[in-house]
Amino acid sequence: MSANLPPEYYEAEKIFRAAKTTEDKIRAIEEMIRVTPRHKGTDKILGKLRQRIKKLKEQAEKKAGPVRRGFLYGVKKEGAAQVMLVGLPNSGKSALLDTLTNAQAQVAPWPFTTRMPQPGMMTFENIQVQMVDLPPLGDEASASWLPNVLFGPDGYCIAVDTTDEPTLAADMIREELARWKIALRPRGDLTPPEEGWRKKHTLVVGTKVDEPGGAEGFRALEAACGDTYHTVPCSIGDAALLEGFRQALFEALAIMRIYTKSPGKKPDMESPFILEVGSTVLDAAAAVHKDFAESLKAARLWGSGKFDGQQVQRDYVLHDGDILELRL
Ligand SMILES: Nc1nc2c(ncn2[C@@H]2O[C@H](COP(=O)(O)OP(=O)(O)OP(=O)(O)O)[C@@H](O)[C@H]2O)c(=O)[nH]1
Ligand SMILES: [Mg+2]
Repeated sequence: MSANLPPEYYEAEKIFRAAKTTEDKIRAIEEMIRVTPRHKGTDKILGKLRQRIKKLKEQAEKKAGPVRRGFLYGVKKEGAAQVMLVGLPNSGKSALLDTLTNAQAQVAPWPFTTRMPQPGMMTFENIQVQMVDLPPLGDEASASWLPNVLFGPDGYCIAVDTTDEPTLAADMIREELARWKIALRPRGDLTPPEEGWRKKHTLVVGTKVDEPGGAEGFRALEAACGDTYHTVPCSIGDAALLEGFRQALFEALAIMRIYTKSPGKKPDMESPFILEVGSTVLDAAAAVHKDFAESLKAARLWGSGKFDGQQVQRDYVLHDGDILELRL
């Protein structure tokens, strides 16, 4: 039986041949698997490709040693913040990546579809947030490296299927993360984690609310989690909910956009500096240039509602959207 492979397969194969790093090779083979149609004629090919990935991973893990294993699958941060999609199998993580970013994720009605981290960029107003799709928790194939990868990002988007015991799922996810000493940061909490722990900004997203029982499931999830974490409903076909998701993710990340201007000039509103909520004028100066913090003489501020070019102190706490003029 002929395999009848699509042109995308051969493109991915070309990328595989040119790949220099193990990570790129694995990614290329993953893509070859993704675009290969599922039928009798391709069983053998798919089997061989999976075997190849397994071998590459084994070789790489041997070379890297146990400590560096996570880095093999780590994803380089890009944009204003990095968020990882965390959840149980089939909860709709890949569908979110697929819908909200430029990346094409493999979405399937069965569990354990995603095998590797896959990044994509989501646009929120004038910034880009990197979202990284992950294999589900409880997946044996990724158990050796997933915890390490989970240490990396600025925040999590916890995907909970509203049609499948949502409150139980949320508890299971929290417990699983706690085994690796990762805690979910409650909304508004900016305190450091306990010794030996990591704390991650969190958005809980109730997925598939369009399905029967979804709305009810979301109400239960919100009752259980909504007081502690930013919690939003989502359905990949609902534009208003998707917009709500973007806004909520930005808020959950506890970041803000600060614009700078030179005296007498207009501010650059296209490329804000990204600072953590709670940052001051001094923090902003340091973000612009590491020497600026020391030489800062005065600052004027536009924004924050009541300010219109007023002079502010170095310890003034900034707000999202503030425009700052730094005088050195
Ligand atoms: N009706 C509906 N179905 C959805 C929605 N989001 C995801 N699904 C479906 O749920 C199933 C699982 O979606 P995936 O995105 O593959 O789930 P996942 O969490 O990535 O699964 P794993 O990779 O196995 O962990 C697919 O059949 C999707 O089409 C949604 O908002 N509404
Ligand atoms: Mg997936």
